[in-house]
Amino acid sequence: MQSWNAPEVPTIEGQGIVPRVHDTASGGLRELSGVGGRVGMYVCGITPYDSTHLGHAATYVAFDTLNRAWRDAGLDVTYVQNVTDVDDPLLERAEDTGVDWRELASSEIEKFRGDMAGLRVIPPAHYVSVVDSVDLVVTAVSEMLRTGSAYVVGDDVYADLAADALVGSIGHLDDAEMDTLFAERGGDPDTPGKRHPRDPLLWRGRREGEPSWPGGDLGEGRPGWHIECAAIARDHLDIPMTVQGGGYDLVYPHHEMSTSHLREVTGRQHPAEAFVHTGLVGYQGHKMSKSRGNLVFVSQLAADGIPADVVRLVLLAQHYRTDWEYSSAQLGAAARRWQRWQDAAHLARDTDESATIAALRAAIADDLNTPAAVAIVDAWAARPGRGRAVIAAVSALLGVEIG
Ligand code: 5CA
Ligand code: ZN
Repeated sequence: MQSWNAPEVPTIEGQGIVPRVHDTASGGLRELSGVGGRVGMYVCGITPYDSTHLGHAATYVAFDTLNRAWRDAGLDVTYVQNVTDVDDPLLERAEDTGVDWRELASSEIEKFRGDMAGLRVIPPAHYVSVVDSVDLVVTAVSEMLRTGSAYVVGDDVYADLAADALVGSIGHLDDAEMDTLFAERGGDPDTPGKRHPRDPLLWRGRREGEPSWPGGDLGEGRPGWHIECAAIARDHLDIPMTVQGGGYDLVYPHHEMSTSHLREVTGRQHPAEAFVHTGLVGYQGHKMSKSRGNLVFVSQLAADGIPADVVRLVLLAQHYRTDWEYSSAQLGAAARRWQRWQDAAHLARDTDESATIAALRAAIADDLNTPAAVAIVDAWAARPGRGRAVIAAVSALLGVEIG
């Protein structure tokens, strides 16, 4: 599927630094340099039933920061993102609003592209629709049935998690926590015939009034959620991939399950080198979420005349792993900061700034510490005799234009 227009990313003087990033599974920092100069990143994409909100933007800007740091370090990045363009919440919203589910998905995907391009997020090399990937899912589920890591319940197919001793090794949750989150986040613990309440759906047999596709021996149906990301990642990335990413709300069950499925279909015990998760953005006291409706839309901020640079500076002022609460006062603070940086850029000279650029790179390489990076640029902007080279570094590493 078409992604979106790429921003211009200038090259910077000197040598970039390979970042060290927090891995949810091990709980420690990992230096992520891939294999032979190549890194692969899979970031879970949107379910397109509503517009991009600041929580989504924070997550995609965080992974954009990693992408930019890798490129600056000279690594060859393959970035893959899916779009969950068929799933229960999308079908329910379409039903409730009387819009065809395909139209709802395609109009929201189109808006998302505009929002991401507007925010200068570097697009994925492969932006992959689940509807376009049903064959990949059918192949993966059929393999799992053949090898005994999946089983049939009526018209549906479920994963047999008992086949995988490593399930749970990403989130390290106890049974009660997994039970709660499984039920809250799309799982169906009470379906009769399952071997374990937390076994996830792989293939949902055709139901009256729901979209379905030919599934070969599986019969007509549609993909389950977690298997889509496993099948798409396997098709578009070398496994082990370097990073599997998304918001913290995806640790369980989504990444735990999709990683288990990837283990089954690749034979690799560790299909990702690191699992990187962003903190959740809240608003009005709760996680910003489509289901709750407490949303600040990226497109609305743009319509209100807020420049992308200001939105990015709101997001970059937070550390990506910290949960935080958005308030409109942050927009004012970011706008003032952007103005200070622009004023400083206009008066900049050709003096040496290699130390500032090295410090900026080091901050980002230290688990994407963008608040520290922003403080370094603040200090540069406040210093007389500042050098011009920082302007390109701010553009390349932070995606903020001040020149
Ligand atoms: N389509 C699935 C992933 S396969 C999905 O979770 N879609 S989503 O539209 O609900 O979320 C898209 C991405 O935004 C996910 O990585 C999710 O973790 C992240 N996200 C959602 N809400 C927030 C939030 N409030 N703060 C930060 N990130 C968020
Ligand atoms: Zn996903």
